Amino acid sequence: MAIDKKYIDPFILATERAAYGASLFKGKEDKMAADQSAVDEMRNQLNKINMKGRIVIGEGELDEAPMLYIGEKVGNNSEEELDIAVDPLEGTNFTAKNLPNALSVLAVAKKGNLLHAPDIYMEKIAIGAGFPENLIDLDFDVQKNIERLADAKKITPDKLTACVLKRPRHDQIVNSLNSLGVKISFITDGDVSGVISVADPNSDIDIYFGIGGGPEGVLAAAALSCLNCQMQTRLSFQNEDEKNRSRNMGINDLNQKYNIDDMIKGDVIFCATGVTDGDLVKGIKDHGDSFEAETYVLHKSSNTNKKIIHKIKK
Ligand code: VTB
Repeated sequence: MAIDKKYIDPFILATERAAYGASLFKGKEDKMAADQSAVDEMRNQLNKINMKGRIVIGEGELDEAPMLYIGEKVGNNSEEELDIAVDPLEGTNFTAKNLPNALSVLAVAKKGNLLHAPDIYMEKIAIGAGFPENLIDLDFDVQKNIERLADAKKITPDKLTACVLKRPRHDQIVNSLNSLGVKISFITDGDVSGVISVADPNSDIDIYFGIGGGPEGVLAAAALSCLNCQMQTRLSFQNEDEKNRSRNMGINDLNQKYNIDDMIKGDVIFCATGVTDGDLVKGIKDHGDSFEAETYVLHKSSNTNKKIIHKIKK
């Protein structure tokens, strides 16, 4: 069952407003205030939408976050039952330091159709569209994944570019890529747009590797599911408490590998609005009594795939 197209615009407004809220704190070295402002703006807009909405990925598990926490009901309690994954400010560091690539992101599916990923680490691997199914796999080593991708593209590994989040936990991946001669495009944060870059015809990224946030993994999977790309993930537990929390959230097989269809079932809407200028979209421009926002919008069932700029009254 498709999500009615009438829902696209109000959800775009939710990331536009959140991005505007965060943009007020650009370069102010206050991550918390930027995040809170994005959350307040997004929540306000979500509650105006005609839906029985439920946050399934949000700012915190259960009651630990004041707003947009997992399980929070949003919308005006009419019409469709929708599940929503939100990251009102993806890139709090970027915003605080006024660096590129801060986004406000959400994904929407029918009730029950999004993986309820706990806020723990997740292994991720992703490639673009048009490849044989199951070309990449988290159980293959870096070399095997790279060689299979290079073969499918009929090029040598040294012509490939991989995107990797710069963290010591990725040293082994980086060493393997170096020894294969693969070019690396490092990001310092923001793996939602990092993963999505495999689908961007204007970027030279061929593959994404590494461990980042679980919620961010599901959001990126929502975008890639509209773009026929491939992605595989697996939760990466640091301790027993994380395992228990995951079981409590309904995850029975802790070692499960998730392909896109295991994370995102059926129809989905994805919106990402720029806070600061970035690879995917431009940031908020303040015009005094209005602001301009650019949003990347995807809707699977209507094949919507566009970047739109809106001028919005404050
Ligand atoms: C990850 C990544 C995010 O923060 O959650 C990262 O998925 C935090 O990683 O996109 P560390 O714990 O290693 O700092 C982001 O980069 C930004 O929220």
